[in-house]
Amino acid sequence: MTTPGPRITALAGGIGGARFLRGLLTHLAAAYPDGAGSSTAEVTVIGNTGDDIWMHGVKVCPDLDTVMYTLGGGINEDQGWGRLDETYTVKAELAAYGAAPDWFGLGDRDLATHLVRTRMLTAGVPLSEVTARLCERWNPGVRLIPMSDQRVETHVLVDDPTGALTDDGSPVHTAIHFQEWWVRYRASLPAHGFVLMGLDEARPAPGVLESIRDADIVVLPPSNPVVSIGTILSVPGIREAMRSTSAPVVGLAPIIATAPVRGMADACLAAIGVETSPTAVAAHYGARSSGGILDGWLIDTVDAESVDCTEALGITTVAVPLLMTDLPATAAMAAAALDLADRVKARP
Ligand code: FO1
Repeated sequence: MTTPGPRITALAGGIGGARFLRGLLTHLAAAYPDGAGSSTAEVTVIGNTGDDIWMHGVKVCPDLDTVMYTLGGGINEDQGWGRLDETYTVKAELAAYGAAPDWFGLGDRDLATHLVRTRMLTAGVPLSEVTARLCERWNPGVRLIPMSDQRVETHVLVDDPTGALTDDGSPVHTAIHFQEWWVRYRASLPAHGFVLMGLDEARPAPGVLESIRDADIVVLPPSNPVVSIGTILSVPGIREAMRSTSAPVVGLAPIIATAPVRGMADACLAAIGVETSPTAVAAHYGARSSGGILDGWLIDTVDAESVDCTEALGITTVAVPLLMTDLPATAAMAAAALDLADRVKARP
């Protein structure tokens, strides 16, 4: 007799989120076995699409693909993005033609995903259905839904890369696509803010609000709180759904001590005036009891002295090891997140 597992909904960005989800599925398979190597739990992932970019005539969806490849077994493990056993012949040929951009690592295998996606999008198939069709090949073990079927793109306000100055000698600010900032400039250009192009016309994709409303637990993995989780929360209706769901909302800090575990969360947090610390990120999400979305927060053991000040925000806080050094460590983090959700539910 198998025990029915929980319905879990996670808001996820790219590499950190995908790796956490792999640990979550591992833990669920052990805690709620279905007798066939998986679990009786149901996991829905709401994926960030603000990183998406059109280039060379195809639509690239980095965060959706990182989740799909990581959980489907096709990811380049060292990079955390793109395909295993990748080659870059098409990229070299495009560069030989001088076809811009040449700074983005478009792999040959990965290109097939973008061609299949683009052909469906061009035929009028919404991104959420396209994503479901691509997942039929990869079987990620979760239901992966883009945050919106409408195009939303994160652009970064930076000092103009040409060094242009205004009359009073201050740098000219210009907006560049997130991927250009992150990949071409390695986030080295100081970011002054983020603009989500298309946000006003964006609506949650089919199933997104229901997956938050009907969840037993909602999880915020250690993804970038600004350009990944923050972007998803910006889609009209999603933050409200997070505030009103009866499910406990628990998050995992993407910052350990004063450094992001990976990526460029510190550059993004600085751009919006948030300190790079686990407590500051929790405060940025806000306690649900005071208008925010968080009920529980996991911080790393090195930050254990921050438990009290995060609890003082009204967020139940526990310190556990948060470095995803390997699958067992990540599965233990996922178990701690589900335990924290139980603790939140038991709160008076
Ligand atoms: N990240 C890089 O640092 N360099 C790249 O050339 C690069 C190419 C790339 C291609 C497809 C894809 O899905 C992701 C890719 N990424 C690359 C990662 C991507 O820029 C970031 O991981 C996400 O946008 C942030 O989560």
